[in-house]
Amino acid sequence: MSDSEMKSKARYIMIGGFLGAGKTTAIAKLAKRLSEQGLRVGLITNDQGQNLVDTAMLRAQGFATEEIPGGCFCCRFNSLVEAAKKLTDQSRPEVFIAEPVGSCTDLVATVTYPLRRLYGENFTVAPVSVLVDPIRALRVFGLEQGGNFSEKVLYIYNKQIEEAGLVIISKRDLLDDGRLELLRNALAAKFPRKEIMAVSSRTGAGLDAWFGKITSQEQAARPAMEVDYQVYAEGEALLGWLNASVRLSATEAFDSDQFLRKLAEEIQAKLRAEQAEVAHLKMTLSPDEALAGEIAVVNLVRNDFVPELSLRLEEPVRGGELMINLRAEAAPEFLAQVVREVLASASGRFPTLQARLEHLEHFRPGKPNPTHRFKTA
Ligand SMILES: Nc1nc2c(ncn2[C@@H]2O[C@H](COP(=O)(O)OP(=O)(O)OP(=O)(O)O)[C@@H](O)[C@H]2O)c(=O)[nH]1
Ligand SMILES: [Mg+2]
Repeated sequence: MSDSEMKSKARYIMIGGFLGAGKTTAIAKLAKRLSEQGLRVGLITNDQGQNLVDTAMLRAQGFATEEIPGGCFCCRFNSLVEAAKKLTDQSRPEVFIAEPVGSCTDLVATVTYPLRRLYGENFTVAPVSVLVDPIRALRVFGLEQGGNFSEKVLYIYNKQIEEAGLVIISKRDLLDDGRLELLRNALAAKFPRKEIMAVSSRTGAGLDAWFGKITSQEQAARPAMEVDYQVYAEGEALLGWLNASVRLSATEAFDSDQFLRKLAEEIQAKLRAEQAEVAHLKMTLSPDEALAGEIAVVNLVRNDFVPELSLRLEEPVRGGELMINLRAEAAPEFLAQVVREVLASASGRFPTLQARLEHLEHFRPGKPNPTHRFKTA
């Protein structure tokens, strides 16, 4: 393809990887860099449910973001194309960055190859990046002890890496060189001939090299991998999903960081007590009186880790919208019960705070049923 042809098409970048691997954080970094270079960027988020924390986070950082709720990209391929069109109408992005659901796989055959075949005149498609949280991966590959998922969930985990154009070890700031080498060798042995890079969105390490590739290279046209959709569906169905939105109001201002941390710790304690492995608990608090972009975010990606505040509010708040997205290997009804109990007890610690559940959905993801599946590019 000639340079001018490449330039007239928008670039389509997909950043996948298991739940909690660091996709949204990396996408925000990439979008910021590209915007600073003067490029127009459009982001697309996706989830099985409504009320997406990721959309709230990315919009709070000022990025044009469209979401596809209620099903994965592969099963809602036409919505994905619609989302890109909507962004094009609004701001004509030169680069689209899409984040698929963290329990999804087979994205090459069901998303990128259909994009290339059906919309090849509109997009150049980058190699699919698959992010791997290093602590989670050391456990999955049996190199370290710790909470883990069932075999069928791990089927999806491994399939995600198998289809990667680039395997990206994320959060490399969490590992010393020895552990990083151990993980890199394990990945290289299990997934031969894959290009493996290590990055940290937090420190910036490795980002230049990775971003350089996905903004310039094209996806290789290899035959798509085989996937056993029965095992894939069973793996997804072992995961419990909960999305909720909660109206918070108080007559006395309260510290949102403390509240979010307390809520996360109490959810964590209840999941741990039932040995229900958390994949990702993420919550945002958008205060009523906030200026654009002011939002608090708390995340928890392992049962034995501390909930982290990835964005904070400067001032105490009196009210706002709390969004809860929880994914764990547990029955959805159990997750709903935990959230109801914890909301009552955590808000009880702040004397005038009332928490009213406005929307709550909890379910197991349905059987994946892709719109298209192309075995070749
Ligand atoms: N230490 C460290 N933590 C990170 C890094 N990147 C992301 N995280 C943290 O990892 C957690 C999950 O990050 P997200 O970006 O939300 O992960 P995700 O893959 O988008 O998660 P889902 O959308 O739920 O699948 C958050 O607490 C982030 O702050 C990193 O480079 N270093
Ligand atoms: Mg995300």
